[in-house]
Amino acid sequence: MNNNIEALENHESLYALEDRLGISRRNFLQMCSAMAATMGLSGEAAAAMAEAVASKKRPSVIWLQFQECTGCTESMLRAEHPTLEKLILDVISLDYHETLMAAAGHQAEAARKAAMAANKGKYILVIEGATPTKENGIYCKIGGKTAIELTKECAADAAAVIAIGSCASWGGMPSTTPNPTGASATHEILGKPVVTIPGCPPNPYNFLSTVVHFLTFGKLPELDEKGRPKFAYGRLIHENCERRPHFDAGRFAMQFGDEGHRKGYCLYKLGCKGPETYANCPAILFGDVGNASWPVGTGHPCIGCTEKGIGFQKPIHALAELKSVKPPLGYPRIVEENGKGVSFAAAAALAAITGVAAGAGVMMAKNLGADVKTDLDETPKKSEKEGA
Ligand code: FSX
Ligand code: SF4
Ligand code: F3S
Repeated sequence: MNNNIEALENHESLYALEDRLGISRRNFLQMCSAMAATMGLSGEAAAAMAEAVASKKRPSVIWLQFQECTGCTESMLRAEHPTLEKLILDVISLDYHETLMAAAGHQAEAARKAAMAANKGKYILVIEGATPTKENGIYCKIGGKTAIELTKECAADAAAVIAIGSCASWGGMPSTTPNPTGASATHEILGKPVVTIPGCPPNPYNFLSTVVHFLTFGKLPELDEKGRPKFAYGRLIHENCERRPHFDAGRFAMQFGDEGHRKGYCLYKLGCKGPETYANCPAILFGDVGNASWPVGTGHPCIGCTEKGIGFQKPIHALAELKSVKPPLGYPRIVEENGKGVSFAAAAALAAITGVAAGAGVMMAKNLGADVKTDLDETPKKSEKEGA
């Protein structure tokens, strides 16, 4: 194994990968460094991940879709960043996926069975969507089988089961009260824990990082008691939110479109569930379109879409329970306009260099990218400064 990620740049396998992915070796290595940093792993791990992606046999993936909106698949494949889509499809061998495969009907069923037989005990089963359990599961059938039957059949010989999205992780939107179909989570169907990557939709980086970890080290990343990778769901959104200084200073938007809202104040009083929702949304953002590309960044309160009992259950306007009021590691400056976009790679790499959590790295990167321009309304007046 090559421990040095820079030394890998001229490795033969990376030239082949460059052609396969259509991205430069340097960009690819940067992404691996970012992934490792996000997972709290070392530079050596980043090198191992790069080597694994470049040279190891891609794990076969059987992807089933039940009660859902296909947003999980869309978020992976319609990412604004074409590299991400290519990387995901390069890292895995997507052998069965109803939306994406060309085959239909009996051919599709045959492809699923052939891939499962050829990769017995080694394939990854991904479940997208909740599983209806009422009336023996008749509300979702594929190829004549209920979602319950398909889940059990496909999980029997899988090396790992990943429930992607909130629907598969804990029931999500289809399980909203009164839950007429008995929409349930994958682990409830199997009666055992599975990896969960909640979010509606989930962040594709969290899926990619989990799969690359599995490919590289032959095991899953560390999970919490809900099956969530700790690297992605270990912190409250509120801990890494760029509006947090406003929360701490008592500056809140009180209505959509009011002055506070326009100034980027905290959305807590509009029902933001960041204080009771665990996810890395503010740290890794969505779609690689730069600064603020996550719900709160765009001015909408977090609805707690990753969290059972909050997303699609608690009314959007209801106030969040404050789970932690500890001061964060560092604060972004509040007097500046939004900075230039910060890429996931830059933020995570910065986190790695500085040795802080990826979320804090993002906040630091945002500050570094910010224009040094003050908002006059926020600058203390001379008389205030002097305490007059
Ligand atoms: Fe949709 Fe997925 Fe939401 Fe569910 O994501 S984005 S309804 S979590 O299963 O497709
Ligand atoms: Fe950010 Fe929401 Fe927390 Fe306010 S309440 S700091 S908007 S996460
Ligand atoms: Fe969902 Fe909140 Fe993140 S709504 S996408 S958990 S910011």
